Amino acid sequence: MAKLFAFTITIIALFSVSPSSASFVDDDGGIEVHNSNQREFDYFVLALQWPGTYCRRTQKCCKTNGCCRSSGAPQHFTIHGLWADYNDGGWPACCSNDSFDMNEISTLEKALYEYWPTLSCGSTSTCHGSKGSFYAHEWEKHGTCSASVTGDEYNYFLTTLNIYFKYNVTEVLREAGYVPSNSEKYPLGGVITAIENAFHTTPSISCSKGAIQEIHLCFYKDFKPRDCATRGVKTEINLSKSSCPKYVSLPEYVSSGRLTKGETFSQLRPDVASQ
Ligand code: U2P
Repeated sequence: MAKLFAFTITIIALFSVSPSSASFVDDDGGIEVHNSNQREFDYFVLALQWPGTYCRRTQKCCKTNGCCRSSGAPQHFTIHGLWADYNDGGWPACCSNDSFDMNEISTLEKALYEYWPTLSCGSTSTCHGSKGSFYAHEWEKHGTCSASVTGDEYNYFLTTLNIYFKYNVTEVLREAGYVPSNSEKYPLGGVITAIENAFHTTPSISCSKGAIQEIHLCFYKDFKPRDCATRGVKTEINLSKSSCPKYVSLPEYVSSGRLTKGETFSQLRPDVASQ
């Protein structure tokens, strides 16, 4: 029924806009707006992913896939993206014609490798109809929409890394006793409370098969924390609607990989590495 509703809304949206704009409904019911003249966004979402959960689904390894590292595995939440959002539950996407250029963020490569790795092999769609790296996707889809605050491509990635370092969810959960484990289950309420106590804001959490998959932190446009619970249709925090059970796991990272020791990021650069 929900899918039929989403489909109906999509059709209405697609036919009620001018040729230069379109709206799409995502799996969670959020409305993604693409057009040449999108309105200014309201707030930021820092989306973090848990490699221990994502990497359980790995089916294919390649040099760029963070799930395949045999050494230097990500033992922390990694960045999915910094997203510009609207208070009504939707978000703008693909806000300019700017194309991603890996050279612009070459000085950030080490940090990106460690804290913002892609966790799959597939290339993702860019805003210009082609396929590109995870970084190309996040910059073109989201970074271009927050440019009024985060600036150009380099500053988008730098700002995101800085916010990520300042709000260290992995550390907060570790201090509260929520450490990666393949046997323990933790109360979802306790995980939320630990983050609330540390950052004075309520996160949004989503799960896959009972394991924490993503934690979202929300920020005003000056990067002061704000609750995610008030986000329009995004009510993952509402326990009755949450994709998480009352007790959740935080699985340990298990390398799916066949990569060897001594890899360097330059060997793994998304724009030069062969898949
Ligand atoms: O939730 C599924 C995908 O929808 C996009 N999303 C979700 C919430 C939000 O506030 N903003 C947003 O863009 C994400 O798409 P991606 O960046 O991965 O293409 C999210 O994964």
